[in-house]
Amino acid sequence: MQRSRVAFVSLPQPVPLTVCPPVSASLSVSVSPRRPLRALLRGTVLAGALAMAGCGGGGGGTPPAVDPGTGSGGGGGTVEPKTVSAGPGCDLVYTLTQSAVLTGTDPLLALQWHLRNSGQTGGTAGEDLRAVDAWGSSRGTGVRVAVIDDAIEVVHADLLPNLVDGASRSYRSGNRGSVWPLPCSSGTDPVTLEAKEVHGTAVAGIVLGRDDNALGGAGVAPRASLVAFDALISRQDADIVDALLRDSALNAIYQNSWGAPDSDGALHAAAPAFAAAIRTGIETGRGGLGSIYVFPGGNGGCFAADLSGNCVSDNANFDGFVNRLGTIAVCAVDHAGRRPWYGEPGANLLVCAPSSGDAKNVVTTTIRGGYRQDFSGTSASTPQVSGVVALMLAANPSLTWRDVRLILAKTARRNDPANPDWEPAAGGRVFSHQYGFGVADARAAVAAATGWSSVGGSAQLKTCTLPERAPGIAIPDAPTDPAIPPTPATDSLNIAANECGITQIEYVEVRVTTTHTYSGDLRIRLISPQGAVSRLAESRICKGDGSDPCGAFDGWTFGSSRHLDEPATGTWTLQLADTVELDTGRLEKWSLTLYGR
Ligand SMILES: [Ca+2]
Ligand SMILES: [Ca+2]
Ligand SMILES: [Ca+2]
Repeated sequence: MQRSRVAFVSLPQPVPLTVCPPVSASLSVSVSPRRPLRALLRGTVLAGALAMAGCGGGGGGTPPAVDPGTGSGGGGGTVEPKTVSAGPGCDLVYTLTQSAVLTGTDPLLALQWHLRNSGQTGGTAGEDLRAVDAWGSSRGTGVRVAVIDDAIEVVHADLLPNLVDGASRSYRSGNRGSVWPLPCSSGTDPVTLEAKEVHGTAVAGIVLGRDDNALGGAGVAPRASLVAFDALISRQDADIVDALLRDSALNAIYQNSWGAPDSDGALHAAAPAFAAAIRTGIETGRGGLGSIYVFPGGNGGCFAADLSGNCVSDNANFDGFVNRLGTIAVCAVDHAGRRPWYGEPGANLLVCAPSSGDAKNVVTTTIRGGYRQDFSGTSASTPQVSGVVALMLAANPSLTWRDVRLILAKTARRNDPANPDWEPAAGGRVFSHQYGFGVADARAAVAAATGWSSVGGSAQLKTCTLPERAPGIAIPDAPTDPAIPPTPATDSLNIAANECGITQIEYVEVRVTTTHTYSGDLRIRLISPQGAVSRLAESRICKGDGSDPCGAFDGWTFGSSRHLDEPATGTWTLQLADTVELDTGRLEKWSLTLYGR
């Protein structure tokens, strides 16, 4: 079996902190007629959890004891306590017992600045997702979100109320086929926590942690329905593909906070089966409306430093999971609305969401019934966009995958307005290679979704692939004098009026083949007939062995959201500049595919 090269895209945190919910706050009232189960951990690991959480006195994020007899509500009879785990040999074991879902203010909600930023972390008020502002119109009810991750503590008291019974699946050896894709190992060493399967629980809480249950915080879409797949556990492409298409008639959104490695600046292609799965999902998912695939832009914004001490950055377009049609690529901004140090630029980015930076992180759920305030990176921003999409689909279930992209782009909020990277885009919008169309705005997106006139799904999508060009031209090497700009090699193609039939572009793919002794020397641009520039690649130094550790642009596909709503007609120019002296090469061939209406 082929092994996928995937990496989680939260950032390592040397000293995770755990936030303890005040136990007393959750003792108030009420009964859930729908969800009679409550998770309790048991066994020797519980002591460890309490120690790590620093929550003495029996707190530790564990829900307060509730008399099972008062919690049955409309559900009727008593449910026998049941023990579940992630399979044989796991030291984490969970006991499900009957109890109420409480009501009351979530004690950690005030700390969740990404939902509503009042300046509580020293950031800028209003630099948030506008999520709380959207809840008056939508909370995601009825929309199924499939979280694909390492393991997901679906029995967490802040997740269980939203869990779809029996719809999750484990891919773990020894647990395969189980509906409990739970964390297996207790992992009390904070340095290696990411290796201990804590990632997926944090992600799930950001999407749809339960609101108004007097526990912890809330997700962006706090009444959406949770389905969990631990497909990354096996690291098999076949499992990831299976998860991306599983129950696609019912699961609307596939939330992924993982991607290609960010640590070397190199090109990392995804398996062909991945691209095929995405294509199938957008064509056939949700009865033809199309599955929604949300992925992170990556955290490689400063994977190394050059000799001057400046960051060397990866590019979101070097990640084979987000460089083509069908995935929503999500960037991050900090609590002041600025690009954090880890943010990767990319023409393929669509929108950002708030996440870590400036030493402030995201508060969400963690394993053993706890909470953490240190979740970070595009792992934490991506599930927020999945949550926004859930809010949109609850407001208008007829939206196609294309509608969802368009609404996200058109309603995004321009952050960091003084940043010089903003450029005019079609339709009066602006685009930034750091921020896409800006920060997702939940309130505006829900409002736009309501009554939205659909552009259609995959069946109505126009595709225009122009004949491949093979110029075979040399790319002039960089001048010795760094003050003299390099002379780029350029090649153009012309699209005649009505040749494509696309008046409004939705996405662009460019396939480029160069021969070069060090492809990291190359800066690549695509210039549209409107003069809009997609910055496809910046020159860089890559880590790794071999003569060209960056990897050759050998039929490499770049994606671009930047030309949204531009017409196809006119002259498109590919421009390659060699910005570093010595290594040289040629532009052999390239092709252009436009998608739109
Ligand atoms: Ca809650
Ligand atoms: Ca990356
Ligand atoms: Ca060179």
